[in-house]
Amino acid sequence: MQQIAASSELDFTSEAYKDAYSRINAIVIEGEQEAYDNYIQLAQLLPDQKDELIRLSKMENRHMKGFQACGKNLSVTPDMEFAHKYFGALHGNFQAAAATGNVVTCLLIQSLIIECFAIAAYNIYIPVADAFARKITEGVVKDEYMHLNFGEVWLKEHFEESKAELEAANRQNLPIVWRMLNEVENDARILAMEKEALVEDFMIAYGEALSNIGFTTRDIMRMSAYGLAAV
Ligand code: PL3
Ligand code: FE2
Ligand code: FE2
Repeated sequence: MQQIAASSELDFTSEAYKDAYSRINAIVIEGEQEAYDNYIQLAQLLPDQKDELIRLSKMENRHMKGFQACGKNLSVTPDMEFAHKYFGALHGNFQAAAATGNVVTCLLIQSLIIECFAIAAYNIYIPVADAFARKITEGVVKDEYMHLNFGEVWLKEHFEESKAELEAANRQNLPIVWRMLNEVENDARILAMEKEALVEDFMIAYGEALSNIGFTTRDIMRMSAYGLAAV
């Protein structure tokens, strides 16, 4: 309700909106680009899932192009240098895990954490987006559920042997997501996206994913608390 009220007051051509959009749009473009790279690396780590992972990577490339078009449509130049730094910590952890063959950690970072972050952000953005970006984002978010599902299915099938690594990877990476959310809080508000709604949607999607994989409610509460301690 709050968001519908806010969206009718949004001026997509104002300098304030375009300034905030130059960072948020860049984050999304960079996130899609890194997701593309990450699924290609995952295809090398999981050769029997190669075709499916390459298919997912191609979707990420389309998403990136869609969001580039959203920026162009509003005459905004995305601040890619800012966005590259924004993903630095998650990127570094993914690369370190890939280098040591820790595929469980790679899947947690990309298919659970980043996809849930994207799902939360895109769902919150859709009702307050301009008409062009809304259409694009609606198409993208459907794909992100499939990417999350890929991670859930694989991790569920390998749950017992992955459990300890998932817990460690959660503990290492969930606090990074909260820092990332805090970093965009002010820009997101200018786009009429509230941080509280983002946090809530993220926790619902992430908690559901952990449950589908096989964690108990008690595990999920404990794992979620690691992130919150860092807010
Ligand atoms: C993986 O498929 C996509 C990874 C993208 C991560 C997106 C994070 C978004 C955070 C900021 C919220 C703004 C959403 C607005 C969309 C233009
Ligand atoms: Fe995507
Ligand atoms: Fe994705």
